[in-house]
Amino acid sequence: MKCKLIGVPVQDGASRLGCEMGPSALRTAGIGPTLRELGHDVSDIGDIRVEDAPDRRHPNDAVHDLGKVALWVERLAETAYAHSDGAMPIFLGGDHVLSAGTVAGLARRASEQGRPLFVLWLDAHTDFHTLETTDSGNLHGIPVAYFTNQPGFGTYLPALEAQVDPANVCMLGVRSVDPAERSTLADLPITVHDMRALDEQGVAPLLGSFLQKVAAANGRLHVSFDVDFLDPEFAPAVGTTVPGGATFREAHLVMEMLHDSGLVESLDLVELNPFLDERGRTASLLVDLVASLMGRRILDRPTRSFR
Ligand code: 5AB
Ligand code: MN
Ligand code: MN
Ligand code: MN
Repeated sequence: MKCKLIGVPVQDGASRLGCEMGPSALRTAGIGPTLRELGHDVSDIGDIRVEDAPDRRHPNDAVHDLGKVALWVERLAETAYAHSDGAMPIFLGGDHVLSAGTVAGLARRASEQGRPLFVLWLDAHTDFHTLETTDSGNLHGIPVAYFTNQPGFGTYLPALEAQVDPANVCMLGVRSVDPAERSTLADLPITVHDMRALDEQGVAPLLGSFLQKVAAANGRLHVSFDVDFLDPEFAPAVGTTVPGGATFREAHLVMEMLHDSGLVESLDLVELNPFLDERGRTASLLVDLVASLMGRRILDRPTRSFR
């Protein structure tokens, strides 16, 4: 497969500094050579940059770096659109505000192809705040509300050319939801599989039924991987740790099933904060997970699935 690595050193959406080193940590951990060893045609287009933006105030005074974030979203939507025709873009973040832009651009690409865009959101959080509801003001907490076109972003962030249907979003690994997010989500058809659902049912049937839905609709599938989906015990390099996350094997199983489905056309790797890592172990784990997504397997023949 043709893969394009796109570095996105954004950290304006987070409260702590460090995510801007994410792209270089992922490269240092060997993401390029690992994908090439698996037989993919990999090009690295380098890092996207945006110029400094004047501060933009919002009535919710907690909101910070809105002017800069608006530039990132615009630039990333263009970039994702441009690199999603006949290649698989892999966005190396950067904090999760990145996905407001990438998913907007991918939705535009999908709608031009006459196909629905589906999003698999692997995260401890639902990232479903609007500019009005966020208490922290950290805009890495808003992308899903933005790309599903919830009201209130209009004049502050770029207008969407195409939105994602909330019914096409599936979240896995959720264990931290703020009250405002809870109440908006209650009225929407977004699928939220929290950690309890994972504990009770296991990842395979939950992910399996989503993948069937994507396949039946001839959808494009985008995967947005927030490092805090993983349990902090073995993925410490993240600013917003929440205990009780996905295990090493659950995460690999998700990736292996995604590979077998053949449906994934784009990927975000976000929220890696190398300043908080221990001897590169989180960055290396992410590269191994990407390898599973892109075809590395335990045996040289397909694993017999129970389905
Ligand atoms: B992440 C929180 N809901 O709004 C907020 O890491 C956390 O991209 C947001 O999922 C976490 O600040 C954003 C408390
Ligand atoms: Mn997130
Ligand atoms: Mn998160
Ligand atoms: Mn975070």
